[in-house]
Amino acid sequence: MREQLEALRDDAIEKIEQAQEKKVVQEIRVKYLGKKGPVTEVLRGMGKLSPEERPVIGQLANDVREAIGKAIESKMEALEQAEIHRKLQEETIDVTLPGRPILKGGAHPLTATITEVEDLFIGLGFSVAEGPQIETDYYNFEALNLPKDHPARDMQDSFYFTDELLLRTQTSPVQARTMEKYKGKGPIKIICPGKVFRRDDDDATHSHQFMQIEGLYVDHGVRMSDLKGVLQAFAKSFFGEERSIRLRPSFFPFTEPSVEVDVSCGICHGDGCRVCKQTGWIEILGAGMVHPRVLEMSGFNPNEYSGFAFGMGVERLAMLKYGIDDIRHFYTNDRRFLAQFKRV
Ligand code: 2NL
Repeated sequence: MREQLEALRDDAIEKIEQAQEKKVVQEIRVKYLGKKGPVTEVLRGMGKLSPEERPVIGQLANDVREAIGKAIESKMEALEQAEIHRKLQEETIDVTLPGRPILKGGAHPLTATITEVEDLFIGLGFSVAEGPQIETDYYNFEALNLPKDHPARDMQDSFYFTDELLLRTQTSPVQARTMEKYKGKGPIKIICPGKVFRRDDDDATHSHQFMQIEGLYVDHGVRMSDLKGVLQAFAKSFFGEERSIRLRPSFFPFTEPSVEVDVSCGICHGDGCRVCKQTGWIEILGAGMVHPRVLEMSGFNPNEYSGFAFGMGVERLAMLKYGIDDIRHFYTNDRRFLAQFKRV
């Protein structure tokens, strides 16, 4: 019986050691230590033993059970550890791998251009003023010395809601409103950026909706030379220090005298090329001394105050600065176009 028990033990332990899966070990436990297992079987035959042998074999049988049990336990533990180890290996992550890029947006080129111009004028002491896009006939035209029969007031050129309400055709009404608010007391030093609307057929250089920045400086003794100095500072800051400006006589109903402002061509530096149409100069904005009647209508005494004003198209400025050939690029929002103007 002793040999039988020892053989059973060795047999079980060998099988346990060979096992590679917890399931197999469980089966061994049931097979060797279960109620119908061989150890129980041997113990059942103890009745045939002599009283001296009985406790010895009983003890051995318990030792065998215990040895098999221990072997099972430690094998289960080892398999458990192996499994944890394998899982850890499988789930290893390389923390040194670069992360997935996060796509970042940026200011639209028109917004970036407006911000750049705003910053420059703020540096010259101007404030930014805004106003409604739907305007009255009075602020959009009348207060700017555009009489009822003026061609710019043609129904064909503006988007009218009613006889009195329309989409503003320029940001000048913001300036007229501001002058009125100041009740005849200067100084006023503002720039007015914003969306304006004109009934135009869209093409590479025209849009029925575009951005404008206008400026107004009203004070005692404001002169044409102040206008020229401010616009020169603007042109050099925006286009480059090597650029210069020139003023050409022009006409606007709201300024007198009026000028058209050119910047020297950045491609040929005055020699003449395709970009400047062989003139060496590129038109960038319109300006002038505020018409006395405009000052008067908004409550400023033209014998006490004078002022200059200017207006420029933001799309045109950006197109000139970045060499953009079609105004419609600004409105189609193609990411390939927009991404080129992304700044941090
Ligand atoms: C252009 C020219 C200009 C103004 C706008 C202005 C405003 C007031 C009084 C007088 Cl309240 N003038 N604005 C003056 C001259 C030119 O714009 O070509 N714009 C696209």
